[in-house]
Amino acid sequence: MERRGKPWLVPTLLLLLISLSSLAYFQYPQATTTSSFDPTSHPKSPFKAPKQNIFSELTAAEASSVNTFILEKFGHLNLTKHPKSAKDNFVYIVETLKPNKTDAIHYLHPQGTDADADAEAAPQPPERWAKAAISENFPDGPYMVYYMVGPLPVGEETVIRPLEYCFEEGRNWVKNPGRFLARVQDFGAILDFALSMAEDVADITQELLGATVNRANPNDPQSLLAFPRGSRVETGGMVLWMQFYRPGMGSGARTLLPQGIYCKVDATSSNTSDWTVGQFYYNGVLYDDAEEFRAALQEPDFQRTPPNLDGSWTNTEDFGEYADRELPPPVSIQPYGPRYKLDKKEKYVSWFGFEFYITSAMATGISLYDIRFKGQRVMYELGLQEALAHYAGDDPMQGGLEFLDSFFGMGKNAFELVPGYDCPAYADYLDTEWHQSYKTHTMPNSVCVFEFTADYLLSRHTAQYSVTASRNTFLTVRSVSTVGNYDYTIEYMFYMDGTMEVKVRASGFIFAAFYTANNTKSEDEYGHRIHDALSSSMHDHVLNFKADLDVAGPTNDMVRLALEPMTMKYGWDQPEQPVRNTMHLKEYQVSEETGLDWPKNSGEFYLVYNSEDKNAWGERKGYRITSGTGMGSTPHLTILNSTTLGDSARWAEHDLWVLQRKDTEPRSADPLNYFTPHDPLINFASMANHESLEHGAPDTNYDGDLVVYFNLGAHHIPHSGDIPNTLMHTSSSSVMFVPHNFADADPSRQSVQGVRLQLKGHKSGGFAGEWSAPSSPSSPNNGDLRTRSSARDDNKTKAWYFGHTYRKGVEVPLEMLEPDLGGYVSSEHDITDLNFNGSAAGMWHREEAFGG
Ligand SMILES: *[C@@H]1O[C@H](CO)[C@@H](O)[C@H](O)[C@H]1NC(C)=O
Ligand SMILES: *[C@@H]1O[C@H](CO)[C@@H](O)[C@H](O)[C@H]1NC(C)=O
Ligand SMILES: *[C@@H]1O[C@H](CO)[C@@H](O)[C@H](O)[C@H]1NC(C)=O
Ligand SMILES: *[C@@H]1O[C@H](CO)[C@@H](O)[C@H](O)[C@H]1NC(C)=O
Ligand SMILES: *[C@@H]1O[C@H](CO)[C@@H](O)[C@H](O)[C@H]1NC(C)=O
Ligand SMILES: *[C@@H]1O[C@H](CO)[C@@H](O)[C@H](O)[C@H]1NC(C)=O
Ligand SMILES: *[C@@H]1O[C@H](CO)[C@@H](O)[C@H](O)[C@H]1NC(C)=O
Ligand SMILES: [Cu+2]
Repeated sequence: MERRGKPWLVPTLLLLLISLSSLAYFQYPQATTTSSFDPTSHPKSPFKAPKQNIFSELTAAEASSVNTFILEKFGHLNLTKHPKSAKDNFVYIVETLKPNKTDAIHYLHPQGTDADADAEAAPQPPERWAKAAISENFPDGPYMVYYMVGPLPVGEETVIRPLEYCFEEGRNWVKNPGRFLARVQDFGAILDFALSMAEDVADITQELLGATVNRANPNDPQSLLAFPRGSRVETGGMVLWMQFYRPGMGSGARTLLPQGIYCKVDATSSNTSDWTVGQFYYNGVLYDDAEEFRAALQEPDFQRTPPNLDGSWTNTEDFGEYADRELPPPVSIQPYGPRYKLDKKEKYVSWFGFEFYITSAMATGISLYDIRFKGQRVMYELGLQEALAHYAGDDPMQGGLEFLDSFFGMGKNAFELVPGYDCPAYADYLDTEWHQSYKTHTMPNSVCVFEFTADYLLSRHTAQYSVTASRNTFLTVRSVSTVGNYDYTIEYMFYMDGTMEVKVRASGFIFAAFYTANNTKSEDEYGHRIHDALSSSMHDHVLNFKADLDVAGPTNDMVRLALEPMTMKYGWDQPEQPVRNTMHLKEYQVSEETGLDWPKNSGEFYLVYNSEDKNAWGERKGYRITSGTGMGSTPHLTILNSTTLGDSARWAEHDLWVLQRKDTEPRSADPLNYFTPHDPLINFASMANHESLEHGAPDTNYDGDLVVYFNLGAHHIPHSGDIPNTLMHTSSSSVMFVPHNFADADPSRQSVQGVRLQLKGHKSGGFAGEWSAPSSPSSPNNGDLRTRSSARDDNKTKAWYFGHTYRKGVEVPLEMLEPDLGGYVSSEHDITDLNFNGSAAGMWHREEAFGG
């Protein structure tokens, strides 16, 4: 485990805890109970996943052996462990190359996959392979090149070869990422350039902003810094627009502190000595150069905007004493321990019929695999593909700003969760790992798993003499990725009826725009004024997920089941109603790969049916895909044919996509798409290219295994309430997968816990709801409610519980209410900063170039 930060700052206690890092970090004492039934006293046999997690990220040992293997085999590349500049070749990352589904399925589902397979032989796990990205310098600059290394463990059989099969036309490299500076040979020189530029206009920044850059300490809170946005590459050229920022050291509020002076840099040359500073932009006016800007400043009618200064308004918290927060809020507790089973080693979870494997990746964070419900297959894969934030604005920074966060790493930036806050105190935590530049990084406690009982019921009913209430307890797998200014809480939820939900909530600092005092500018078209000189800067968040549905098996069909109004003549209506205005259902087959938007008025159900398997009623087993709870329908990108994005994120253009599933198209995006948006490694548009979804259609050998891609996110128009941080309830969105005729009746009835209150009353038949208790729990009375005899005694109300309940009070240790945060393992978070170091070039080269 690689330790970040400054170990000498870590208290001894923390160090002790770290040395126990293979243990669970937060093992809270169970509540003590005086009840004779003490579930916690039952010895728990360690829970084991039925199979090994074939999707797991490489272990540190595997990563290291792959790195060593590459160093040996690729001697001709002169790979270095400590590159000094982009001229040096080095291994950038190694990670698991996920097995092909075709191979994995034989291992996971040996029955009913391949008739020819030897039924007797125990299925072997598929070969384990690694994916490596190597930075290789060519005469025209550095390339990032993908390879596959395997099978693992490294041995006689192991080979390294170009990773081509999962990219269109087998192209496994990204070339010359001009707009992101990576071809500049000396990265320290970029920082130097920005400092020199800023020093050259120090008189102007002092005059307008009351500050200058500080070369000795670029992070001096009183100073300025300049952050570039790469602009579209002309043929062979590159332009940067830099804006000044105040550093915002306290809470990291840098993106709330744009300063409104922008300068254009011609960064075409790979030698920063040849870069030139061109136009300046301030208050809606473009100046040809610093001289013209300086001269204008002397004019009496020069219009200024007061600077955007840091202050307590950017603090993420208010420690003041306020009467209303004297009492802590209610919290949830779990006195008898969890009901899910968790194999922490294999990252396998089993809970009320749901079973799945968890894995993580540096680029995309956590994914779930082989999700089953009550023994039936539901989804092969569910996970994030990419997270887009696309801005708009009338200034040179926001006007072209866009982030594809998988490049910065949704897994790499999934930091330790705060127990009792990010997740309930009783949650279980998992660590994740990623491997970059020959090092393994552990993200402690970065995934949490817990059960939670909603404050609302899953079902209820009041009858004349009874009332029934069933609790809604669900399982959550959660992580938070903090990419620079923004925090994305991503969770996968499982409900007792077989429903799955994927939810995203955004928080953190918005990336705001400078608000000028020039009221003839059109900045109000792009946001609201939210501070002295700050505009909220509208943007779209679109996060793309893959859901490889295997509803009761891989052979599925997607249909749109529409509710349509109609005018109908019914025989029984005559002669009173010659025609009747009513509605009916109409099914439309989705017969080719396509993008869909959520229907107006929820007027269609998007259903994925098993092609053959039917329930007891002869209906096809299915799941419905629906835009779930949150701030309304999930959005897609507002911008049409984004100039900045090019072909790098075509999946953002619709809400939902249905495609043929192919081993050769494992994902909708590649993190390196960020480098060459107009010529990306994965162009989703050429995956969603209208191929037939009809089984066995003559032009294709399509086997009926479809895959769905869907988007979460928000049209984010931040307002004053986003200062200091965006609130999660205004930024949440979700998509749900809800069983639709999947079972013969509601499967949650065997899982839910609740109560039936039998009230005193007279038998009156019909809906009276009279009932006699089952004679024993093992022979529940399943007879017809209306014909049951009454065996009530004279007591007024009787409570019959289904499932166990709490019978005695419990003593709750403080840790279950308020965890001891001294157990927080991390000493420092390696947050992507907004500077050259945090730019794409810095991401590629920082540690290497600076030896960090
Ligand atoms: C590797 O180093 C050798 C010797 O310094 C040199 O001749 C060769 O060109 C280098 N190869 C690459 C790919 O840099
Ligand atoms: C996946 O299948 C492709 C062929 O479609 C093959 O080239 C590739 O090696 C397989 N990948 C793995 C990890 O086995
Ligand atoms: C960049 O250009 C300057 C001046 O033209 C020159 O002195 C320097 O050696 C060049 N640097 C590189 C890395 O080529
Ligand atoms: C205000 O901005 C407009 C452009 O939107 C510009 O033409 C005008 O000169 C600016 N006015 C002043 C006083 O800076
Ligand atoms: C998208 O924009 C590009 C560049 O402006 C243009 O070449 C292309 O035709 C546009 N595509 C669509 C579908 O509008
Ligand atoms: C009915 O009520 C009486 C008096 O409150 C109580 O003693 C008795 O245990 C109750 N019977 C049942 C079956 O709950
Ligand atoms: C960039 O990173 C390097 C190495 O980690 C560090 O020395 C330098 O100060 C950083 N620059 C800024 C502006 O943070
Ligand atoms: Cu936002």
